[in-house]
Amino acid sequence: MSDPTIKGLPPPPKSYDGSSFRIAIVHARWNDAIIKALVDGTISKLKAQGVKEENIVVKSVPGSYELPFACRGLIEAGKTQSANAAPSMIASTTNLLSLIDNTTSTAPSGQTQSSSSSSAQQSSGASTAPFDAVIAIGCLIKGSTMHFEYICEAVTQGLMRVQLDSGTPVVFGVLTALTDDQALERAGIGRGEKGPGHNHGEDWGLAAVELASHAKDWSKGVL
Ligand code: RBF
Repeated sequence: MSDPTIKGLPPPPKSYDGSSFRIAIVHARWNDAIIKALVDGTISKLKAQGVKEENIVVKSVPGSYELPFACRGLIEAGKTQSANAAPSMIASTTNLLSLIDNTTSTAPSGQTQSSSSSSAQQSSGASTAPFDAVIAIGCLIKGSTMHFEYICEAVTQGLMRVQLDSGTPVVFGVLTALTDDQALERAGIGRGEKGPGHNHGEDWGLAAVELASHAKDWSKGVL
């Protein structure tokens, strides 16, 4: 019998409802096959927790070194998009009020008007609210120079800084592998005797919804 391991993530203490969340994924394109599997695993778990497909925004950058900058940019873009949508919310509220006014006074009975779509929604049904969480996905594989060490350090520190400075959770979806096989196994597509391994993207999808849920509660003073 193989040794039972004590490592890894146990199931969450409760399940979280992602149906109201808007989540951004930004991934590097280096080590493409691994990235693709990780992004697929992440999206599948986001959807399994109720996040709507139209509220998952996926962007890419060349390499992992670009991830912190991209996460910060997306968080800011989400806030700007939401602020730009606010005037249309005021306009649609005014329209609704005039509709009530018309119905109670001058409108003939049975006559209806179509109401504007909600401010936080695009006509496609996609949310324009600020992102509730961002997932940064990359795969760094050690080469023969010191590049790996420098990029790992910079990306790790950068992503932490972005989430603490912005107040938006940033999930650390960056594999830092010493070999190709280590990376493949952590993307669930291992090719060796150990089998396919586990797709860590799934854990990142779970973490994003859990952290988004905590952040929303805590912002309202709910523990
Ligand atoms: N980016 C990755 O996401 N994973 C890598 O394994 C990786 N290895 C690199 C190795 C070297 C020697 C160089 C020059 C770049 C590498 N990059 C890698 C790209 C890096 O994250 C970034 O995109 C570029 O340095 C441009 O800023």
